[in-house]
Amino acid sequence: MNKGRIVKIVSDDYTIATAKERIVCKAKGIFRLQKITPMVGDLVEFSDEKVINKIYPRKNQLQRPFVSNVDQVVIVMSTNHPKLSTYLLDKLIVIIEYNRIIPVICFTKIDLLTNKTLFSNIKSYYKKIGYQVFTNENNDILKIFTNKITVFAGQTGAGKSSLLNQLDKRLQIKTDEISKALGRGKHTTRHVELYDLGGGFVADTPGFSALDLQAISKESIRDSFVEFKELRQHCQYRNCFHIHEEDCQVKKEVAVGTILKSRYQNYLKFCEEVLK
Ligand SMILES: Nc1nc2c(ncn2[C@@H]2O[C@H](COP(=O)(O)OP(=O)(O)OP(=O)(O)O)[C@@H](O)[C@H]2O)c(=O)[nH]1
Ligand SMILES: [Mg+2]
Ligand SMILES: [Zn+2]
Repeated sequence: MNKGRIVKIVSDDYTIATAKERIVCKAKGIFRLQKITPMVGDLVEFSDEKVINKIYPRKNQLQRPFVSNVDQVVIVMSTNHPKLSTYLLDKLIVIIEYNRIIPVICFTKIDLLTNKTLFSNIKSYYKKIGYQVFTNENNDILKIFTNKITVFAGQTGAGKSSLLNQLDKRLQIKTDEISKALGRGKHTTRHVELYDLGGGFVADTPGFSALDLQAISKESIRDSFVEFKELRQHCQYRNCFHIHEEDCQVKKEVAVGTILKSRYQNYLKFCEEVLK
């Protein structure tokens, strides 16, 4: 039996990467009857006749982009054009943490950076709370892809495709294209493709125009703020939401600056958004 990973789907052609090569296969009719949709990211078995006949259980599956077995998401955040938004950054972190996937941060367009001190504070804060932080000034991020499935996510125009091209010149992904398509009000494509990069698979995605937290509870939002977790034991109330409660350790740390103010403000905003 042949085994491989679906890396691309175009209508009913499934491109499968094996250790040796890429093979285009069809899917067994039974999947359609069972309402199982093979996804990019799926580990599958296929016959010598190039028909997929088994899909291995998925570790997880994302809807947007439509990809399974994701190990980590690189949040691509430009420092300017579009402006650095800790609101978007924190929102993506919440969504990724909620899906039990590892968020990694990569800041781009460092050449357009204006407020270096502010940027350096932001960068070191996210490192301090435990996230891996990279920039597009070098290719250090290449080392995190080995044996993993990584998805690039971020605002349209943040430089996701450009960064991938920088990391491997052979990729030659078109840049700017999707932003223009969005400008004309076209649908962003749901097609994703996994590229070989740094000994693993990486997916580029079209930028999003809106993200919502509707499906996430207030509790899960709170628990996605990693630095709040260990502080809760020092709050007066064991189930403290760090909002209206008295004697709250999180609020104390915001006041003295050990918690980044923007992080806390974004937390409050997200809580309000899910209450609506
Ligand atoms: N000055 C500067 N421009 C950059 C940098 N990275 C990307 N750009 C430009 O920013 C624009 C958008 O880059 P893309 O790579 O297409 O952005 P994207 O995140 O893939 O955008 P979508 O595909 O629409 O989601 C392009 O015109 C790039 O040339 C950078 O580091 N510095
Ligand atoms: Mg792009
Ligand atoms: Zn508290």
